[in-house]
Amino acid sequence: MEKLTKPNEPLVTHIFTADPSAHVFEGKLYIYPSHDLAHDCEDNDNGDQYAMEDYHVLSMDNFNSPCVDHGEALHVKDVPWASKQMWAPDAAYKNDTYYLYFPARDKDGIFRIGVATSKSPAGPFTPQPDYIPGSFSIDPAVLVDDDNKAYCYFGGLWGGQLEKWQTGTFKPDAEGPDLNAPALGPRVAELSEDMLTFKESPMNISIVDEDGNPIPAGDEDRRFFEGPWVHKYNGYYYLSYSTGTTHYLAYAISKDPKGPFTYKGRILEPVLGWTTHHSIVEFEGKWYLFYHDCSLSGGVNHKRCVKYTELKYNEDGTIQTIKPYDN
Ligand code: FUB
Repeated sequence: MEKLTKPNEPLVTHIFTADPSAHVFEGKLYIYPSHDLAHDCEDNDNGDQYAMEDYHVLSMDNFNSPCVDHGEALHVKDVPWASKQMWAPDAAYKNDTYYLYFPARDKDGIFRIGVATSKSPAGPFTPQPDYIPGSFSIDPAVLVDDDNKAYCYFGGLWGGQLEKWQTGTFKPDAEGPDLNAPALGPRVAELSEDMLTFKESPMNISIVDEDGNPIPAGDEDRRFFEGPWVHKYNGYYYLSYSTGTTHYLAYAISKDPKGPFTYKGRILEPVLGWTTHHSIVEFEGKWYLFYHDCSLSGGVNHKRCVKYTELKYNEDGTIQTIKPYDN
């Protein structure tokens, strides 16, 4: 008999998976993770250990069904502009087409964001010949809003190279802002009607405290590091993200998809492993957090596994903080 999925347990165990972007397509749950490789290289701050080469799409009919691996959906060798490191992807549906957004290093070693298309949410996906013009850094997350406008959120520090784009061009030696200066936020750009290009230059998203002051770069418990995700709840946009060095998933809310966003708190306490990365999705009237940890490999940072758990709101719209190992 096929193994059913359970909350806070690996969705699949035959491959290592991470960075799950979950969506409801065609009435089912589709999960777009990174596919971690089982190599034994050392870790470094540049993230070279995250050497992924392809994507597999996972799906579940519901939470009482097995998780299906639909096999390879896209490989780096089939992406003309990319050289390596297929990091955290996301998917979107519009124009009767499924779009897979993914970061990878180009032939010069600079992270860019590409898009590939399919008529099926499970792929396989056909990549565009070049990356999205004007794209950079990592971790794309696409929100198709209720008015059908689509926004691409992206960005990540350190190996994700966001610091290097502060002037608008790539400066290989650029460092982050001073610790008291506003932290770098994720970037956002509205997508064109065909979902293949940015309609505008990406803008920096400001994350502020309850008094409207920008979260400073030195506030590592609250500042953005990587892995942006935006969902809507009760008319508010919720921007959630990883704080990287302090290993939290945090969130901030706004009435505008481009912010500024007001910091509200933590969604997930640290998991086993350095990275933490997630998505939030509503399915059959309940909300779920998809996340990863390194439990499947006993704590190896680049051998991760995707999990899910229920996410609950308080009456005032704040999110209850999840302790991943308290069940
Ligand atoms: O999986 C590679 C990178 O690790 C992702 O792009 C980051 O968000 C972090 O999870």
